[in-house]
Amino acid sequence: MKAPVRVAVTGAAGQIGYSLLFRIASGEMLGKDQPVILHLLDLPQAQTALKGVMMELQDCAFPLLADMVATDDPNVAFKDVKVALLVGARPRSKGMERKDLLEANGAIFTVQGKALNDHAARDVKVLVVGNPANTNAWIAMKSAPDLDPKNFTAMLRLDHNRALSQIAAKTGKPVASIEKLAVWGNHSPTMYADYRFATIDGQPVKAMINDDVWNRDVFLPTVGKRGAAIIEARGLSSAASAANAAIDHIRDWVLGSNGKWVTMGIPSDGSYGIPEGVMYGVPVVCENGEYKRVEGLEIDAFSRERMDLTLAELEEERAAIAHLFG
Ligand code: NAX
Repeated sequence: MKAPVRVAVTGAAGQIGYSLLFRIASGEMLGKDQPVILHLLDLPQAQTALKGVMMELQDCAFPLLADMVATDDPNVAFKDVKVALLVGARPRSKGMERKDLLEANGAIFTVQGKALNDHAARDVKVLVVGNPANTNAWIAMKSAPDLDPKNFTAMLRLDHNRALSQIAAKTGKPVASIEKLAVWGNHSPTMYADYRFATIDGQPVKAMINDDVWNRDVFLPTVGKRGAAIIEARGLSSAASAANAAIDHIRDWVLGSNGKWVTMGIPSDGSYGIPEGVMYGVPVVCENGEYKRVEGLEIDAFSRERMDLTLAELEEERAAIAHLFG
């Protein structure tokens, strides 16, 4: 039996946590042969609810669940963890300005970034789910100067999976047959889902769909506003699909994507005209525990415009929290 891996989940008593923890404990994220120790972080007022979730986890008698730690202290939560899923965040309350939301989350993610810096395994893989995910991930990364920046990522996988499903529905082909989809930018309605390079059974998706109006007026708004549509229908925000995307993201990063393109929000490096200094969604391939940006894709005028628009939003978000870093 392998030695257990410590996995931190923040916001563990929340609704995404409730869809996520059982799947991690059953081996769907790190493999059916990998025991885990769950480190569960939530606010003091959520500790009783968290106890209830832990009782349910116990009652599943998962063979791979070696132990659990519950805490409201990030320094305890991140001790020796090799994977950290930062799900808990401050939601926007009534009348709250965007600036205040960024500010409130800035406070959370500087503390958590520092705690990761001080206590996590040196090769910890961090995924930020809590919104605004890209900017929160950037704040955590900046607050952890002793860790490799490439180990901080933001979740764009839900957007990626949403786009895959829309393309499958449009073409009538199985979702698993779609390759080489990319999603660029921020996890927000400005993200740019791009199927120009996508193929199904080796055939170009763009030629199959052959409808730029559908792309611009149906596909992009449907994917971009999917979160709002789910809130409208369900009365609650996406939870099971978000948890599923987080599992997909970490599983592929740790175990490899088998040559498939997947989307991750990663630190920008100047490629594709996106200057350093933001967490930007890009297509990657994962192998041997590392992600590699897909290089050399051609960016046409429409894509340039979309990619710059979502970049501008990220730069605005960063400007709103720049004072946190002097
Ligand atoms: P819930 O409100 O159900 O749960 C959030 C949990 O986080 C609560 O238990 C709360 O007590 C806890 N929490 C708040 N501040 C904390 C802190 N400083 N430390 C530890 N725990 C803290 O929200 P849920 O539906 O689970 O969503 C969580 C986050 O995911 C939200 O920010 C949401 O906007 C974001 N999402 C991100 C998605 C993505 O694709 N990146 C998609 C789904 C989701 O909207």
